[in-house]
Amino acid sequence: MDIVVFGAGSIGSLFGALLARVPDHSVTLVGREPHVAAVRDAGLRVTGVDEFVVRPAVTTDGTDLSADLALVTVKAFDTEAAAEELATGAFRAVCSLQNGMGNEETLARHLECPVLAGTTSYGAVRDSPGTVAWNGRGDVVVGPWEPTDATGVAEEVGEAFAAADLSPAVEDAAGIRRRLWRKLAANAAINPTTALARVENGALGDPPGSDLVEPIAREVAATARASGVDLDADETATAVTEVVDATAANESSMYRDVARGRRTEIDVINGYVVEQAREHGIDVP
Ligand code: KPL
Repeated sequence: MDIVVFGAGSIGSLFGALLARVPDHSVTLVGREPHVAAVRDAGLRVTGVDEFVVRPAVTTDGTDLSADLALVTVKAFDTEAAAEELATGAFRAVCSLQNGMGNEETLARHLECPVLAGTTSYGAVRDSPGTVAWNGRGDVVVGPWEPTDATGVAEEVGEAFAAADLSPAVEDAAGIRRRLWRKLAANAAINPTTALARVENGALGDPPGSDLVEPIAREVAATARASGVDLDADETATAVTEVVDATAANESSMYRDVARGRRTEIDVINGYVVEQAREHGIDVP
């Protein structure tokens, strides 16, 4: 499959590298300097869970590209700009693999191809140009954003991921919305707490961090249910604890953003929960 990975941050670089390892896939990574120049010169090096170097095509210019799939991995506040660039190209499908809520609506507003939603709890950190640390295996789920279209495309994308040993689950539209809320619970519980305490995800496995994780997960599940998405509180709390364990060695994306003085995704993660909770009269302290 021809795949454009739009956004060569931590998850984009890791998924780009894992997909580029498959001889049948042709991967183009869209990123920023100096990462792009480093990958062009010496390849993309993965360290951690597995160690290897791949040589995907790489560019800073996301316009006029064409591929079977555009995998969008930019920060949520860059989705609008990414969608505008992607709209100048041609794709059979576009799939968001981002944190937070609202990305799929933004992509659907700009692109005519089917939009897929995706979530992952893989742990990765792109620290130095040309290198990404793979800090934990997690899960990968994809599914069509709208109930009517793209189930076949979602299955093809699932197969492309499976060839890269990513063991994806393919859901229908209702299933993927439930998964997005479950991922939102993980991000709402893990990202700001690790960012505020400046700790790796694994620190939330014990008190006092673990005392926060479960109540936050339950608040998000209650908000999801009030918003019409059937999310069980116990299952959500367990799923979030599993993400903490699976990504124990990882620094969350928000911790890294705060440590580097960069903008965070708080608005589309905890901000979204607070907004929805307020709308439905749910208490989310
Ligand atoms: O999505 C993540 C993030 O850091 O944004 C998790 C899964 C929590 C991994 O760190």
